[in-house]
Amino acid sequence: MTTSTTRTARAMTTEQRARFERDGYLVVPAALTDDEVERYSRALDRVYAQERAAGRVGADGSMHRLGAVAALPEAVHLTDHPSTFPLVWSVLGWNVHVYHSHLDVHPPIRVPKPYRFEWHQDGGRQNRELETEPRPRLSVKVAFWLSDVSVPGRGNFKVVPGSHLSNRIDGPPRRDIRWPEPPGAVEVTAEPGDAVFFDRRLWHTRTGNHSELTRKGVFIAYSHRWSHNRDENSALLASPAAVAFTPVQRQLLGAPLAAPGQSAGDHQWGHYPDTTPLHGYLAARGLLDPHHPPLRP
Ligand SMILES: O=C(O)CCC(=O)C(=O)O
Repeated sequence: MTTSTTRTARAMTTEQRARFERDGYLVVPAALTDDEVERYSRALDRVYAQERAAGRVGADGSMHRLGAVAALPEAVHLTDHPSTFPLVWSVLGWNVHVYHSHLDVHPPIRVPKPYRFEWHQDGGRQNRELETEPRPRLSVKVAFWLSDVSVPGRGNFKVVPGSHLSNRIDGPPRRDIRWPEPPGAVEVTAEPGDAVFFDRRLWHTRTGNHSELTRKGVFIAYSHRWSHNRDENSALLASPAAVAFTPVQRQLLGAPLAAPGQSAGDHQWGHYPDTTPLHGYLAARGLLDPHHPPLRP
């Protein structure tokens, strides 16, 4: 498998950083090979079949399964995928984990759905409880596309480019009240295997799948280890599958990292770079950056 941090790692380019800071997202073409798309797609079908058999898909057949790696251990290789993970550590630094993730399957819509205004920024109460304008970034997310959303109308991810710097957009008083789409909104188009890397503050929404193709994606979100995770991976980390996880993958999944004599809480705080695998990984490759505070040793 070619999906690990062992491929040559390179920091985000200056041009990528400028575009990300301006637009709030980047499309990463061909982040996954055709073979990877095929494998992850088959694995996602397996989870979907299990969830459907257990009665855990929506009435419309859709699945939005939280905890991507716990449900699909193969997805561990997406957490530190060499096509996308450098974007994550280039922005957030070395003291990061996967705080939230989901597997999504959305079959074609056969019966019209009631209207719902789904535009949002990620982070839930972060958007109530933080007082600055704009609020801080705090987390980023990667969407890996396993189906073809190369034309609009296929359940594409829809965004307002540049909106990550605005705390609010105009919206209805209640989500079931029809409301005009935000000015400048675009459906992001992507081929199977493309990824979209985005700032949690980017105003975005899922759209309806009005095509004949089932829309499939895996979403992995990262934050600093000092902010609490939403994913629960302790059973996964104790399972036989975890034996093959790399130290960086274990860090990302929230494994306890404190060595004897180190405090677990202080470890999450970033007080022990020497026993934080991503710090060691980046240091060994000369990828720590004294000019970028999150990447400072
Ligand atoms: O499924 C999508 O296109 C959007 C997902 C979303 O809203 C999110 O990841 O926060």
